Amino acid sequence: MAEKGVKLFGMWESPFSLRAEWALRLKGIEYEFVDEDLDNKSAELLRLNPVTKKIPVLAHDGRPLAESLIIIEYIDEAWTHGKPIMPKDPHHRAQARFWAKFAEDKILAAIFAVYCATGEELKRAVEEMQVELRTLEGELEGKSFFGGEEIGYLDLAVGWLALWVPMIEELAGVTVVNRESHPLLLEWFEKFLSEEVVKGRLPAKDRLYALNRDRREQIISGRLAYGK
Ligand SMILES: N[C@@H](CCC(=O)N[C@@H](CS)C(=O)NCC(=O)O)C(=O)O
Repeated sequence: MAEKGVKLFGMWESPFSLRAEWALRLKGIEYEFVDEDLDNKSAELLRLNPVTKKIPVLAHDGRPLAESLIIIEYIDEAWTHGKPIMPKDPHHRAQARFWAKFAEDKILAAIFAVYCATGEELKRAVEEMQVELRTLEGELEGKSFFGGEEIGYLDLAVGWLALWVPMIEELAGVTVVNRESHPLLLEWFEKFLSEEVVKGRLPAKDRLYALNRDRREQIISGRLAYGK
């Protein structure tokens, strides 16, 4: 018989895994978290996600689902109590998906370019990242959160930026956002990180920075392939 309850196969520092956890917490859903070692994935993860073999995977009463943005939408639809995550209006909902896709395609790539670059290449990558972040920031105009006055789907989708942008700035020794260049985004970083559901599930800063410092050095020195 299928296992009852909610189980999330993730990884303590993965932005994709964190966004699924934040969504579960926003709905007040009890869940078991399985912290996967991605170099030695559990048989259960491989059984539940044989297609991409990636985390996160949400198993709800034994039924698995992969892809973090799809998981967030599922959580909102499967548990209708509590705060809504997706916008009610169909146009706002479609727009939120559009911006989440923009962030997955453009911002993720721009951030990894900064993560992996040095010298002149780093300078160019920083400029590119600033432009992409400014485009996203436009969506905050006149609002406290991307979702309006309350945290919603797009906030969860791009919430990892509030952790990763300052971390990458420190690791690469660069400034990407400041009060002049991206005032709304910086304000949103603070607001997002101080939300109860988010605050209660953040990776330990020292551990996060140490892991990424090491990973970045390995990528730059060619000991680790980009994106692994
Ligand atoms: N688009 C996927 C990305 C998930 C992803 O890249 N997960 C990484 C960890 S951050 C993973 O499982 N990597 C292991 C692998 O590729 O084998 C999502 O949003 O869920």
